[in-house]
Amino acid sequence: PSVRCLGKERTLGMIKPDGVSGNYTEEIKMIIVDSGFSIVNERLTQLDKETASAFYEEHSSRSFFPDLVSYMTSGPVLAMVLEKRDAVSDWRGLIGPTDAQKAKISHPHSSLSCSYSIRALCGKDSQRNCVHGSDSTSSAEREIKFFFEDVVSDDIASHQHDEL
Ligand code: RTP
Ligand code: MG
Repeated sequence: PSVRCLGKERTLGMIKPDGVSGNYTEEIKMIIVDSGFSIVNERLTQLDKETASAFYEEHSSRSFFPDLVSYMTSGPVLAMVLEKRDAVSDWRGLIGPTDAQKAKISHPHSSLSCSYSIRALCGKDSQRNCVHGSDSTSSAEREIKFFFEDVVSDDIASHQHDEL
């Protein structure tokens, strides 16, 4: 085995607005922990148009981009730093394919040998797919910084605090 595999790795997982508003947060967190990940940091936040566009910048020329930004700003998201060995690829396997309809039919083989995926559980279609996962170690590094080092927007909790 390569040396890289001996150490733990971190990835950015996110429960998207449909997952949070559909009350899937606790169930998803149970699946995460049962699958051997540690949730080392988490942040509930409301993305605005600018931050959602920046997060998905790689898709800015795609026809689905405006819809994606509307979707991602439609309610709070829960960003999480997930840690385990091979966290990036294992989390991608656990969330399943982009199209939640395919996730429901195909039962993708992940490296965790799950017979289900989170998108099969709570996703709806190719856009409203409930969760996000970094697609590479370099994306993971960028995305963890995005939510946990850059101040992308105020946390929900601080908004509520401000309004008291
Ligand atoms: P994610 O980045 O959110 O983890 O999803 P992914 O890698 O599986 O898929 P990606 O190609 O990166 O697309 C990002 C998100 O854009 C929305 N999308 N809509 N209407 C469409 O055809 C379409 N295609 C993609 C989805 O919300 C997807 O997760
Ligand atoms: Mg992606």
